[in-house]
Amino acid sequence: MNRREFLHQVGATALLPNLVPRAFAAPRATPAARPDYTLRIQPAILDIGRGVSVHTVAYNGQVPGPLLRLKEGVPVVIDVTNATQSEEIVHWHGLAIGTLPDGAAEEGSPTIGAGRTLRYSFTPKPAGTRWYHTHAMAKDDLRLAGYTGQFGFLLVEGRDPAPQHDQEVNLAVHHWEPSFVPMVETMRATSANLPQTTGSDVGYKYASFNGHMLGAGEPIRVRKGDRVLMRLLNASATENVVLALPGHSFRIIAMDGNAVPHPHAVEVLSLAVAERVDAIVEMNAPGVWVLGSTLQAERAKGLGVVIEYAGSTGPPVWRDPAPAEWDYSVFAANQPVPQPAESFVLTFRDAGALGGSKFDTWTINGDAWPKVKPIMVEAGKRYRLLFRNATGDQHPMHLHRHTFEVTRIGDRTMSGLMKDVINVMPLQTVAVDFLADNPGDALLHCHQQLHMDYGFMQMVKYRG
Ligand SMILES: [Cu+2]
Repeated sequence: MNRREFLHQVGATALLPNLVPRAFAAPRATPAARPDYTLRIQPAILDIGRGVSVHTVAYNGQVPGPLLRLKEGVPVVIDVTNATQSEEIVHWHGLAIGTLPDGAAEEGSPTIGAGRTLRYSFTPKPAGTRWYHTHAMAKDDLRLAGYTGQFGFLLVEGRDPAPQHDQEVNLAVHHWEPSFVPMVETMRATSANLPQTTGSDVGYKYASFNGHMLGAGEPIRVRKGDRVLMRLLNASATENVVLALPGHSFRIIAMDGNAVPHPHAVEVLSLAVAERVDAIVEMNAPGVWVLGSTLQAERAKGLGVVIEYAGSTGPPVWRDPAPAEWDYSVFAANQPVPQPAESFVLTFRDAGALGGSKFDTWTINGDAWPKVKPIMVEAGKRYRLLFRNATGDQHPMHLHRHTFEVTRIGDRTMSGLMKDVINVMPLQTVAVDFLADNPGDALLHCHQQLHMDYGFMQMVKYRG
């Protein structure tokens, strides 16, 4: 553990002055350093529009949580109080920090007991669009973990200035009011050639950007000629989304917060769970538009936001975009990449609903967490992970505390695309390379809450 990166329970310290004779009591009961930010994990009733209120848990009662603007390399102190009845933990997603502040119990990060406060201290890096969210488990209790409103943007400012823009808009996708649905209702059942499964899935009643269903809340107001920097985050527990803004394109400049080798404009963008995209949208088609899911059923649930040009009125317009395949490789380079010291083949399978469980268990090389054998690495070496998806589901794979380079998708090699989540499509093989440059346990898992809760995790461990 880095000495500058430490944390401790603040709750007990704060009580101490009451136990000390008055004459010796410190004038203030607060810890030595003031936190830069305080977050309170608390129950919240959110008015998401159309007369719907959802009961959830959110940071400081708001969705998304407070925007955290940090500076690369400048230490930060964040006090998090858990005002719920369940154990919680906060993960600072996409940061290369120590295992203790990282916020994954599997790595040994402390959890925050009900009613307790935990101080997180770390030095944020690398620069880019990161986020923070609960790393608790839900299992079959859909009132917990990723199903709640516990997520927020965390922007790490570096030396490079943001690209020139007139306004910035941060939009986080989330789905609400989860319930169990049989898998037969899901898309995979329509593909007879995909491996079939037996367990339940999760479906939702509502969806939103920034806690507002389509048509609720304020529209995004723009002027003709504006360059809008959009940061899009998929903070859904389980749903990958596909988005479009009719009449406009998204010039994608960064993925998961990291500049892409080839910025490229797309009309349709795919955002798997936990992925981020930074895009420049040139506002050159005056009108009132829907930025939303390409699926009508999802927009009906609320997954959209109105974009309104100054001087334009009328109901927001949606137009279906031309069908487009999502292709990560158009944003990547294709240079030779260094040979890894070692490659690890990880085969993902769906073991079905085991032992009377509602949900399927997911295995990596035949084992489910915590039985999955760790991946052993040595500091300073480069490694390759080959994700072989032998299931009919998509899996957004996330590696903690490291950034990886996507080096192959299917038959296509590529380079320079630096990410911390990669969506592996059904029956696809994806290779990612990473430099083992941050000793300590690093959790590798599918970010789909149902999958990670039911076996889909593995540890990367450093030797020595
Ligand atoms: Cu998965």
